[in-house]
Amino acid sequence: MTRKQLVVGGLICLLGAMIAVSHGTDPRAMQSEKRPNIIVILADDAGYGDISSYGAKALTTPNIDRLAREGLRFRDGHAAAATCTPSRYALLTGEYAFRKSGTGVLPGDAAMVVDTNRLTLPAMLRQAGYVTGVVGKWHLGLGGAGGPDWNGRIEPSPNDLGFDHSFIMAATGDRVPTVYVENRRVVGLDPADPIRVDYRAPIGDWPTGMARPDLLRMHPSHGHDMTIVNGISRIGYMTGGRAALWKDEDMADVFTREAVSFIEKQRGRPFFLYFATHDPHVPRVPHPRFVGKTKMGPRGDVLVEMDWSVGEIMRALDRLDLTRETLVVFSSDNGPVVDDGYRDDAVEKLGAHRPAGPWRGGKYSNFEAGTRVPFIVRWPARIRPGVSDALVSQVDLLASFAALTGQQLPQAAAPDSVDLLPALLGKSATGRAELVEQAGALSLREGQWKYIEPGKGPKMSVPTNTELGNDPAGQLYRLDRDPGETLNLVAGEAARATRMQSRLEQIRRQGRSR
Ligand code: NG6
Ligand code: CA
Repeated sequence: MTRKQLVVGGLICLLGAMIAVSHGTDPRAMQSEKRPNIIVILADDAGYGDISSYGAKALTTPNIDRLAREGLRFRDGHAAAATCTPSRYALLTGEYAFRKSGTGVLPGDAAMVVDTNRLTLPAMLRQAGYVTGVVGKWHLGLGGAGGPDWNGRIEPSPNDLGFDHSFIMAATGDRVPTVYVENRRVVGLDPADPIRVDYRAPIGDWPTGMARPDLLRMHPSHGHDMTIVNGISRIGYMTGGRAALWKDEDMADVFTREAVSFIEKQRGRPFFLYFATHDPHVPRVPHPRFVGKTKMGPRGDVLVEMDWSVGEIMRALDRLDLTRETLVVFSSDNGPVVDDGYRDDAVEKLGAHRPAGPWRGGKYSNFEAGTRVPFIVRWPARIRPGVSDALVSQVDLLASFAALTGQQLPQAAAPDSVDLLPALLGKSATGRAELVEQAGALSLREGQWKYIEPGKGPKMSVPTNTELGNDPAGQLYRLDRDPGETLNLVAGEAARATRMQSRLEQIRRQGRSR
């Protein structure tokens, strides 16, 4: 570049800044109008009713409540599915997970389920100039066919899906191997003590919960009786990797520290952080400083711990003076569950607390609590605080953030993601006209109508005590008049039910709904 070009360039910049100032905005603000930092905080199994700004009385979540107070609190916000893997698949790809086989709840040694050539949420934002990171729960598989090489280079990993940086646990806290993976490697692994994992048969000589319940500090209520790590028996068998094993009580601290450090490292370029907390998923093991913070035992205490993690992110933004120009989403990957396989006092100490709020069912369920979750969007520079009843889903974040950053999605990308930017920013009170909710069966929402297709599964999950909402005949509910889904209107509204069933079939057949 010549000196003259530099001077002309400088003059143009100066002119731009002068125009911006004369319009009452500084250039930095103008730039961040289109490219705010974006943080998606996704809790694991937190219910609509678990947050005090959504009505919880038995515990308080002051940090999440601050997000709600300073942002837009959605009352009809949804995870894309009622369990983790399909929900996160849809969040990251903008494709309903029912279209992709193999997206049920994955074992801890599963291969990556997302095609690496798909446009993902982080890849799309990276194209817009963002630095992208994921910290926390992954649960979308790692490695190629045959699963990850725990003792070598793990590929594909989130780093092959558009994340510049990843610090994750592969699956869930209750699944082996109980180690963190940073970028493509297990953190702290001693090569002399290789990790071996098997989900079909015992491997190595570590005790199991089944054989040695006397060694447990937390006992399973159902399942979870295989290899014992850190006094807790898990799903799956493992041995080795002693130096790399996580301590459950430190997990929230570790993930939060990684998330804050990712934020602190970014300078100049906008960043996207997908922060997926493990709380309040099982096994619920709060750090000692949170033990007894609620009267609800570990489930209540890890909810408070989760709120603390959210607060640490917010304090980092405040400290770095990034609050105004950062768009923060807080939501949960699926609805709540009380007994999810460990005897952790959650049932005994629940009291009057209703994790699902006014909604029926919970995690795993076709009923509304399966996917209707807390959903808050805060962006002080652009969003006026309030409450919204727009129908929105996490599957829509991809198309909405593409619109925000001025990007056109290719026709084949994100086939079920709808640009809901006006609703997410509170410029419009209307969100989606229709939404597919996925659990054991599919449901279709159209406004306040909800049609649940015929489901073959059981009505109840006995171990978790969840009403699954399966019925061999279709069900139709009117949520504004009957939020508890108690009155099946199929008989009186047969034509509507038939039409909604055919619409569901059409959405399935067409392979896209955008
Ligand atoms: C179930 C587990 C449950 C939980 C769930 C996945 C048993 C008996 N239950 O199979 O504890 O891990 O899978 O949860 O093993 S999710 O939030 O990741 O979808
Ligand atoms: Ca979950």
